[in-house]
Formats: sequence, C-alpha cells, structure tokens
Amino acid sequence: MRPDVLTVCFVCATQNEEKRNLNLGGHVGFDSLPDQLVSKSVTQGFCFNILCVGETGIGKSTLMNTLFNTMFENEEASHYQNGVYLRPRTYDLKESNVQLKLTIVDTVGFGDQINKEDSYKPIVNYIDTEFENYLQEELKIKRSLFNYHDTRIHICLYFIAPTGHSLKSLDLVTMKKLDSKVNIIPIIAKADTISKSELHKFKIKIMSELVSNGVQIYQFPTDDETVSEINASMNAHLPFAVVGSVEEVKVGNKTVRARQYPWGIVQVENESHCDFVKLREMLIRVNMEDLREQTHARHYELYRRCKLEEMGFKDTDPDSQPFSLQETYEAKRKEFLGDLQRKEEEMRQMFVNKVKETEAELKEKERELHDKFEQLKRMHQEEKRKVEEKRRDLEEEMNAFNRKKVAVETLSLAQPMKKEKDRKKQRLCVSVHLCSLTD
Ligand SMILES: Nc1nc2c(ncn2[C@@H]2O[C@H](COP(=O)(O)OP(=O)(O)O)[C@@H](O)[C@H]2O)c(=O)[nH]1
Ligand SMILES: [Mg+2]
Repeated sequence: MRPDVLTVCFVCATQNEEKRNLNLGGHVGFDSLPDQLVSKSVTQGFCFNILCVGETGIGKSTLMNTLFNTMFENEEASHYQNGVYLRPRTYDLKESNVQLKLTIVDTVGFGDQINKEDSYKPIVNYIDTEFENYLQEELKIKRSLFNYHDTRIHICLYFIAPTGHSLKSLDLVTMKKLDSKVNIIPIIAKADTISKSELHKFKIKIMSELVSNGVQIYQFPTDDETVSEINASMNAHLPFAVVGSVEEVKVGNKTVRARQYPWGIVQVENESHCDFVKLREMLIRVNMEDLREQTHARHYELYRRCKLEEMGFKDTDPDSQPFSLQETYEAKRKEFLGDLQRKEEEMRQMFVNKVKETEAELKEKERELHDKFEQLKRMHQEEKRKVEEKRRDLEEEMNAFNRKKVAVETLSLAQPMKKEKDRKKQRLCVSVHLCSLTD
C-alpha cells in the first residue's frame, strides 16, 4: 500500500467537533499495532476456564484428558456426596510459545442426591462469586487487572446422558438457571453407547426441548467471515455427541485414541464415529477467544450492570439525562446523609419519648407509693390508738385488781387473829366444862 493513500481518523477531543480523514505523507508504523498486540498477549499468556456439569461417571474427566491430550487427574469420583460442590483445578499448559493457564471446574456429586432440586445452586453461586471477585478488583482504587488471575467461567460443557429419550428435568432446570451467566455448549456424553439413528433423533429432540423451554445455548459466532462458514455449519451439529478415551489403540499402522470393544473400535478422532473433533475444533481452535470475549462482554457485563444498579448506580437521571458516576455518588451520598439524619432524628425523638414515658411511669409509681405510705400511716395510727385504748383498759383492770388484792390481803390478815381468839375461847369453855364435871 502506498503511504500517500494511508488514512487516519482524527478523532477530536470533544464530540461536537468534526472528524477529518487525512492522508499520511509516508509510512508511520502504527500498522504494526496488531503484531504488538499479539506479541504482548503471548508474553502475558492466556487463561481459559472450563466448567464441566454432568452427573458422576458420565465421562467429564476422561473428556478433559482427551481434549487436552494429557492426564489431568485419574481419581474416580464418589457417588455418595451429601450435596454438590465445585472443585476448581488450575494447570499451566504450554503449546509452542503460548502459555495457557487452564482451570477445569468439576461439579462433584452432581445428580447423586435423591432430591436434586437445589443441585444448580452451588453452580450458580460459583459463577457469581467469580464475577464478584472480578468486579471487586475492578472497583479497587489500586487495580491490578493486568496480572489478575481471571477465574470467570468461559464455557460450561453440559454433559447429557446418552439415554436416547429426552432431557431430564434436572438438565433443563440447570441449563435454564445458567444460560444468562455462562456460555453453554451441550454435549451428549458416551456417544458410543447410542446407535446412529437414535442419536440423530436424540439430537433433534434435545434441541427442540431447549428451544421450547427457552434455554439459550452458545452459538458459534458467524459475524467474522474467516470462520462464519464453519461456525454456521457447526451450529447445526449441536449438541455434539462425544466419546472420550485415554486409551491408545493401534489401528492399521497408526496409534489413535479409541475405545476398544469385542465387536470393534470407536476412534475418538474419527468424525464418522463421533463429534469429538468438532468439539475440539470449535472450543479450542476456533472460538476460544470468542468464548472469553462473550464472557466478559455479555455475561459479566450483565452481572456488573445488575450489581451496580442494585447498589444504586445508574447512567441516567429520572429525566433520562446522562448521569455521571460522580453525580450518582453525590446523590447517593446526599441520600445516605439524609437517611442518616432522619434516622438520627427518629432515634432522638424515640429517646425523648422514652425518657418522658419513663418519667411519667416513675411519677405514677411515686404517687402510688405515697398513697400507700399515707394509708399505712393511717392504719398505723388507728392501730396505735386501739393499742392505747387497750392499754388504758388493762391499766384500769390492773388497778381494780390491785385494789381487790389489797382488800383481800387485809381481810386475810384480820381472819387468823379472830380465829385464834375463837380457839382460845373454845379451849376455855372446854376447861370450864371439864372442871364442872369433875366437881
Ligand atoms: N463408553 C464410554 N465410556 C466412557 C466414555 N468416557 C468415559 N467413559 C468411562 O466412564 C467412566 C467414568 O468416567 P469419568 O471420566 O471418570 O467420569 P466423571 O465422573 O464424569 O469424571 C470411566 O470408566 C470411563 O472410562 C465414553 O465416551 N464412552
Ligand atoms: Mg471426574
């Protein structure tokens, strides 16, 4: 391209000023920007996070090992979990000079409980927590998004059991709860266990059930013309029917990943056997960046918007006029201070009322006590008067008794003298009588 036909868009500082197209007089060099971007991205490395949702034993771990052609882990999951929990594992992978920090999140215990009603909740919470962590980092004064380990889920591989019937209600409920939060790619697991004609019908059934239940699954983008054709054709193949295996089998003179049966061999990478290659192509080789972008631009954006609105932030005022963050903050601050003042006033009023109430109660109590005291005082005086009366009566009685006593005593003193006199008189008479007898 000749330098004089290069154009640059001159974007002016203010929106009202006009934008002019100018020709460059020679090569400037900003055409290397894409290369700079590539070089920077390669140095920085990439991260990709996969969430595998599916019941225990459906083939999640095997498929991950097969997809990345490595052995992440080979421990068998137990079917006896009390509930569902999510277990993330992060691995550093390197291909050519590209570093990939891969996180695989497993839904341990999914589908193992008798009551599966709440099985989707831990998954939703996990996705939200990762969004929240990112939002918190974004809202920090000192942000370090550049080297932040982004753990937001970029893709949810939903493993459907190869029943050949229809989706289970657990599948529909879970996918419905997740579809606004994450890119979902449904896959039919263990596709070697279902016949070709059944698989065809099963795929149609699944897609119609997803549509009739309003479940939005990830569509491979068709706006980029370099991949629009392949993506459009792959969209028609969804859900992919996959087979996973870590076993290597010799087929002809080649060693391939396959599952060997008494009646034949299922080759994982043979497109007439299953859709594994399609999945790998779409997920890793063609659309990995779109999945990352969609996560940020669609799902995270939705979470962020709802969260900020919940916190009271908005872009426009009630008259639909633009409202800056600063204004929102000021309005919020004013509202908060007003609330605080109102609450303070309410509390103060409540306190005054309480004091008044308590004062009135105390006064009432004092009056009652006073009345009681007066009553007791009167009762006491009455009692005292009665006792005084009784005392006087008793004194009188005692005086009368004493008088009587004195009289009795006087009487009893006079009585023995008279008795002595009478005895002497008697004795004299007796002796006179005796004398007269003797005479
Ligand atoms: N027939 C068949 N069996 C598979 C397939 N993928 C995995 N398996 C087997 O299913 C069992 C459970 O697989 P695993 O990956 O541990 O399941 P996970 O609990 O979902 O992680 C293992 O015995 C695997 O060999 C497959 O595509 N087809
Ligand atoms: Mg597993």
